[in-house]
Amino acid sequence: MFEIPKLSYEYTALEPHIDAKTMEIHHGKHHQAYVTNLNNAVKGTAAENMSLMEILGSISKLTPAIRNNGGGHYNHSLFWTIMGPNAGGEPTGQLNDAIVATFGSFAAFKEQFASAGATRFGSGWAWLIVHDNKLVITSTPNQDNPLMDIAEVKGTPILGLDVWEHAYYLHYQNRRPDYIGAFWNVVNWSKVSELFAEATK
Ligand code: MN3
Repeated sequence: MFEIPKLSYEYTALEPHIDAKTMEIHHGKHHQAYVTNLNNAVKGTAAENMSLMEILGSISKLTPAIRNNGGGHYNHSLFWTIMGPNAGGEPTGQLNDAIVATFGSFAAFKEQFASAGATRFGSGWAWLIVHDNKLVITSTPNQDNPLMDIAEVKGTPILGLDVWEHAYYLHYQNRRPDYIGAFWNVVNWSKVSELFAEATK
């Protein structure tokens, strides 16, 4: 049985950038629904005894319900950990070096990542991933992600941004770029650095 992870911070902790009501509904209702639906969807299928990573890696052979809800569970589980209170600022150390080497500067990276999120039509995610030890910015539709065998651009996510309307509509309405701008204030770069180190070792 898959379970929803507890947040390491309160629903109010990301205010004013991400409001408590959005966090409460997003984690407690949306993410919970992905977990419940995933548990129901794997029952009696080849995925029943697979880990979440195994499910994502063989998603082309599984049902649309497993794809949507398995992706939803993975994506949100990552999303909660790469945000936090007293966060934001800029990455340091090897991650910062890699960002500057790949994108030219932290500002140029932010611009490209924000553009990936802003231009994703409809619902989806913007990603910073590691592929063959290199950083790549990409985006996916719906609850797909770069770990899925059907992904156009594959790799290990180290930063993900949910650009579904449910992630921002209560506070930002149709202003997705404002939400993306505010997101930088809550990015937990020490967690992203940890994920970068794991993905490049
Ligand atoms: Mn969401």
